[in-house]
Amino acid sequence: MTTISNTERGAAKVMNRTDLTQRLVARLHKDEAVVGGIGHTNWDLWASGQRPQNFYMLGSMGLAAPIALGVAVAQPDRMVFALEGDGSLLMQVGALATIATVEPANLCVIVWDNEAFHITGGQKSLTATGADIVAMARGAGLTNSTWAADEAHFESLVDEALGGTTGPRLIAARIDMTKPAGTTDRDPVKIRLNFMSGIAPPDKEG
Ligand SMILES: Cc1ncc(C[n+]2csc(CCOP(=O)(O)OP(=O)(O)O)c2C)c(N)n1
Repeated sequence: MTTISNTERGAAKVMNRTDLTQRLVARLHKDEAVVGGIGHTNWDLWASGQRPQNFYMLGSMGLAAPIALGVAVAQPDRMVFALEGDGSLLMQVGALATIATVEPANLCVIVWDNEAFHITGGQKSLTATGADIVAMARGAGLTNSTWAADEAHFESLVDEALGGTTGPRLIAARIDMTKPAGTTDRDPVKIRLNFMSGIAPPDKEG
């Protein structure tokens, strides 16, 4: 597996999740699946334009990466992105080692690190006191893990991921505490049905 160059966490620019989510969505070709983690992460995914290939996780922290792993294994020809907040990722951190073991080439985990549980009041998360998500991911076996240095670097990392050949990979971005651009409609049945139809194999469509 290729190891991509890394930016130290301290040197990474603090960016904005709404902006980065829009940059990601703008670069998608069409059929990529995107699984948005609980809260602000999927609110910004929703606000960036709803796609049937988007899944919006409601209620549980840390499930975006495990759900995305399942989709990536089931559909190896589809690129799959998981978007997760730092607090949520750390709630289910063992998923990183599972992903490294299963090694799906078509999976990219993107982590938004604001050093807080923003949506529940801004309590400090463990990244505020030194946990480095990229170092942890690398330690779990995800050698293709890096901090995004700035917006242009983030876009180039997404483009590399869209190549789909050297995954799994993890991109971590430091973000500020700006509120998201919208709110996801809280309708889990609709979200599930839309996603199922959005990623249905061609012979099961219609
Ligand atoms: C298992 C679990 N524990 C606690 C909560 C309550 N909760 C919901 S979102 C959240 C914080 C999420 O933090 P993070 O993933 O860093 O995202 P941010 O709000 O900072 O964007 C918490 C504590 C929950 N929904 N599920």
